Amino acid sequence: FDDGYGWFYGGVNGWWQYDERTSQELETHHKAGHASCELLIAGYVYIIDLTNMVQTRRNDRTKKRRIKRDLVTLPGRKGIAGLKIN
Ligand code: V3L
Repeated sequence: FDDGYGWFYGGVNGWWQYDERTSQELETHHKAGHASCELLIAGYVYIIDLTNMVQTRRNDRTKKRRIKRDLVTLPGRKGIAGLKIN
């Protein structure tokens, strides 16, 4: 976003940035003060808990990932939605 911040989910040893569309949706829910939202990401519905800042696949709650809103310049950024950057 134009404030230099973006949305990230946790991976191994770093953070992946959410894809552009999902990032926009997260920003909208965040700005509206919503506690959580459900978003379709890569064919699966995820519950995004904006209070505890975790995401979980709705039909498989076993794997939780931490999420954060942080500067897009942060060190440890792995890429965007699974696409690696060097
Ligand atoms: N956006 C895109 N893909 C996602 C997302 C998301 N928000 N959440 C999960 N997946 P789970 P390393 C990730 C993918 O949590 O090496 C990365 O994008 C997730 O992809 O059980 O571990 C990488 O592509 C995983 O493939 O729902 O850091 C990949 O992991 C799958 O959904 C490896 O990253 C199941 O995750």
